[in-house]
Amino acid sequence: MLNALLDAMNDSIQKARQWREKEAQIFHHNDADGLTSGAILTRAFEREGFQVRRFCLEKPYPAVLKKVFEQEGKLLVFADFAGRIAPLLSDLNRGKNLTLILDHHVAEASTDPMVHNLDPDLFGLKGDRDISASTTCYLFARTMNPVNRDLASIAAVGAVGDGFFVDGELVSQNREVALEAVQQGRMEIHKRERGEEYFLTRPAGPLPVLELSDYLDLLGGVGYYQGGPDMGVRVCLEGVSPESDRMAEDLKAVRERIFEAERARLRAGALKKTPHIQWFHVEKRLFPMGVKMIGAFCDAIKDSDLIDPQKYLAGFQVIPDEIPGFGAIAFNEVKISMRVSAYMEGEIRAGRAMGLNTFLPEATGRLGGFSDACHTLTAATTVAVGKEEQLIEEMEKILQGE
Ligand SMILES: [Mn+2]
Repeated sequence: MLNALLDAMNDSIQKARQWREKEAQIFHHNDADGLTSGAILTRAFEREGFQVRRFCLEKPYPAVLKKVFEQEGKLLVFADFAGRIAPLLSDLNRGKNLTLILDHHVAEASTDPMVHNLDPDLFGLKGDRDISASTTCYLFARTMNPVNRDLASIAAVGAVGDGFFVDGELVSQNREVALEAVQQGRMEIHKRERGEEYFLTRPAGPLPVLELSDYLDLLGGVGYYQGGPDMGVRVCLEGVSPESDRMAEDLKAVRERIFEAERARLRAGALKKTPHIQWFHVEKRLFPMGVKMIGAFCDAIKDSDLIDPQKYLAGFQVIPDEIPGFGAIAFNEVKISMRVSAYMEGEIRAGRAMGLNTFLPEATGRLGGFSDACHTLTAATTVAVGKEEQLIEEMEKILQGE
């Protein structure tokens, strides 16, 4: 399993070394796992003599991928996403570019020999338990050159950020990189009553890894349109600085100001209600924060007195028609994020109410939208601008058993 993955990585690395262009374009996610992945790959490819161009994406939007694959003869690397859409990347690529996928989500095999899907899911490892994208990227970097062993602690930060623990402990490959970092004197593991706590070793004293991964999530998510991801990658490689601290403080203030303004709107009656759902639309008012923030806002209010605990909660946000590093891209789409109150969570767990993953993707599909991450208690999809009310109606039809 692991050996087959390492063999496949080795093969990809040989191809990359022989590639005619000494430039690597790295596309990575904007959460802690994605930022650490981007940092590890950047350092590894630079050490290998490549010029690196890094792009941070909140999602591998088809419109963005189309632009990326208009190129030819490039070395393209995708980290912490794209494992599942390897067939789509294959269709877009058609042998034109050497494309590597270093993801850990549920994956599908590539259909283009020039698209190398190195997602451990295809090699029998579990991305939601054994191995994060950062650890996958670390294994790749270490296979490329043992000198990259010094990146182990960065990989561990990503693994902790994704939050896949068994009894409070990292396991399998994620645990191994943490232990490697401990051996190098870069990390400490403290046993707790239940599980473990992870710290980065610093002259200033140990830094809790959970704290650092939250910090990276803030830079990448809230700061997505304001250079946050670049700062996040720098923090991974060079540590926190007064400059990154200042940016983090500013971003927290931005988030608080924008969230408070939206709470005021809801208090003033902006929340609409149907028999099973309560919903609101923030239009473009969360900008310059990233699109993940609509879900974060729903989380922030789902158990507050603004909300009817007996109805599902839905928030809409217009997806900005721009991606940092790509300029203007016309999406014309809205994102819907859904959450539930503690009361509804109990109802869903007891089987008395439908989970979000049963009706939101179904309703979205009826409107030609795109379903991405749908779980029982959290879910998000996208539909064309203007279809918001219709989407609510379709969900109501399903919930009312029509
Ligand atoms: Mn991840």
